[in-house]
Amino acid sequence: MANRSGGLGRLLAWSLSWLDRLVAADFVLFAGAMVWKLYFFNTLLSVPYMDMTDKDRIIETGAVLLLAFWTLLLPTRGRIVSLIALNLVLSFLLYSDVIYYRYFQDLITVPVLLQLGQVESLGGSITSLLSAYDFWLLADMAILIPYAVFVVWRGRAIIRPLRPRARVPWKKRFIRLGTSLAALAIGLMLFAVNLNQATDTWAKGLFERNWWNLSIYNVAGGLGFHGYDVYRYAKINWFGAETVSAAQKSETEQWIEARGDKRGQLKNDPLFGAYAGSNVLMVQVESLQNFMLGASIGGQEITPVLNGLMKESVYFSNFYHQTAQGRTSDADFATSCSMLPMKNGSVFIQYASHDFDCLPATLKDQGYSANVFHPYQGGFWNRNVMYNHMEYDQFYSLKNYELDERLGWSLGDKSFYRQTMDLIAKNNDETATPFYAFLISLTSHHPYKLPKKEQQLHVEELEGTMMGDYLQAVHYADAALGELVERLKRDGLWENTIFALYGDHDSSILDWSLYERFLDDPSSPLEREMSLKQVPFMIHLPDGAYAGARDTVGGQLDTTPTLLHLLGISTEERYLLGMPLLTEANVPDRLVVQRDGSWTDGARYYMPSEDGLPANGRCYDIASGGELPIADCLDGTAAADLQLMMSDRMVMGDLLPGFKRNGAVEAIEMSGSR
Ligand code: GP9
Ligand code: MN
Repeated sequence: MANRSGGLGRLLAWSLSWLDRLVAADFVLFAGAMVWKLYFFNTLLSVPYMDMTDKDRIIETGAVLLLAFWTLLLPTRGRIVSLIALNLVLSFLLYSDVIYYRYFQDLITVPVLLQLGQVESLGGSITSLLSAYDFWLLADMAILIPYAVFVVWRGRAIIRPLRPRARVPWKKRFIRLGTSLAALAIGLMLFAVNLNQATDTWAKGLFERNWWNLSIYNVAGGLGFHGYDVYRYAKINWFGAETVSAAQKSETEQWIEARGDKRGQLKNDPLFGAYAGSNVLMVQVESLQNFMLGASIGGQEITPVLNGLMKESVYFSNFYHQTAQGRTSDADFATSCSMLPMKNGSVFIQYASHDFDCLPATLKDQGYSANVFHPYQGGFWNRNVMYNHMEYDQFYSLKNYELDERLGWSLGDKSFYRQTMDLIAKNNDETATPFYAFLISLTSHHPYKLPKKEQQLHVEELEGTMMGDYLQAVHYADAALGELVERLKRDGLWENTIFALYGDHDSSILDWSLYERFLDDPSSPLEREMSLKQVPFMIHLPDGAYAGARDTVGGQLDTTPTLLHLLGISTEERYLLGMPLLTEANVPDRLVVQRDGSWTDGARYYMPSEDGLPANGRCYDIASGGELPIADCLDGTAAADLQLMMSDRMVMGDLLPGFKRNGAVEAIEMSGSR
């Protein structure tokens, strides 16, 4: 055999017999190569602030052992071939991650692999994302693939003479089992101990909220992230999938269609279609709370621009955010898709592949262009995937902006608005259709630290506190909004655009001593709750009509129905939970429901108890601030719980595609488009 194959053949045969004797040598070579590749992968990604530390190297080593320990149970040839195959698969996965990251600033996930729409959108740009240097990730394949072929082809003939007995000796079996168990135990220890240490300290809550794939990568490593992603997908889609029975499905359908019918009755409202054909520009302002409007410190207004704008616009003074753990993404989902967010995690991350009736798609059906703008990494909150599914024409993320004003998390709002308006103006020149632009600001994000030169307020005794920093950040965000409005006026858009803005959620400042100056009674649970939950919502109509404050109670779920009502786009057939807020006709039974089960109808405010039992909650009379007997709130609590249940069924169970009216909407659209 050796003579026939020559020197190379002898070398290969020798290596194989050597690997057969030293059971774990190939395994150690594999593990070493994989850890090096993961390190190299990290440098290729070079995610800001995510350099590989010694702890990360330990986690990666642990993950490699966990992934490959079972190969030690196999006979020599099977083990070698399996290790080479594992190496091949993992190397390609990492390589694909690198390319995907360069375009989307995110890692590949199971839903992305299944949808593939995203990867297709890389299109022609794929070649520009490749670098010759990346091929080091796959370099060893040049030797390993032919070696695997050799092992399969000649291996039996080489190993047999070494071990003529058909049965594997017990000693060898013990060695295999022992080394395999040892690799498993060491892997578990290296991986789990370090991971737990991170999630017990600085990365607390990471896996419950899982706001960013890259944060999970930062803690669990490349293989750990993909393992977690597979687990997350399986849990949501196979094991934890909300199973909705046929009866529940039709109950849900009837319930949601009754809401559509209720909106359908508003077709004769004078405001229905009063602004048909207008452009819509909506800004979701980071952490902007309602109590900031009209407030001042040391004689200076905190939001002078908004204070002026609220007089020229419809200002909803009794408006609530409806977010939970998904924070900014929940605000976006509740607003754009008019459904309640999840109790745990974010719909953007967990149910991005499910179907909803979101604003961009509805407007696009009516001939609008729809674009979303946010100057941060596109993978954060899984936006790339979700926005693709929401049918935006384009998502302009950080990579589309020049970082010429570094503030807070990334680009300052002033530059963000300026560059966004340049993009809108360019798109407008190219198309004659009305536009929908959704802008998500970022500078006023926790922890609100701005450089000295941007701190324009004298915050007196709040200097050096988070509340002081928050006021400065809101003051800056307000000034930036002023520049945006000026630009809209300069560009001649103010008179043909519905300009809307709202705050996404509270500021996460929970030190109540810092609120004293802004609340009447900061120790009142009701006032605390309302100040945390209320955000401003303003709509400036093209002709400036209906200007002034309105106390109609509403929440983020009502935003899309409100805008569509003004545009005269019927939402009767759409599966939305909200109701139009700006109507002349009276809309009875308004109810704003929070994810935790609290609710308000404008007159009463209900706060649930820890045990969730309605009878143990607290019922407040908003006007007096006093508590009411709990029986006074039981009707609202039942309605709120029902709404939560129906929304969850639709979101988790992906029920919309099966509902009848979807067929009706499609038929109308098809006949309209012909
Ligand atoms: C980042 C931004 C922050 O893109 O949306 O989100 P948040 O932390 O507020 O949820
Ligand atoms: Mn936010």
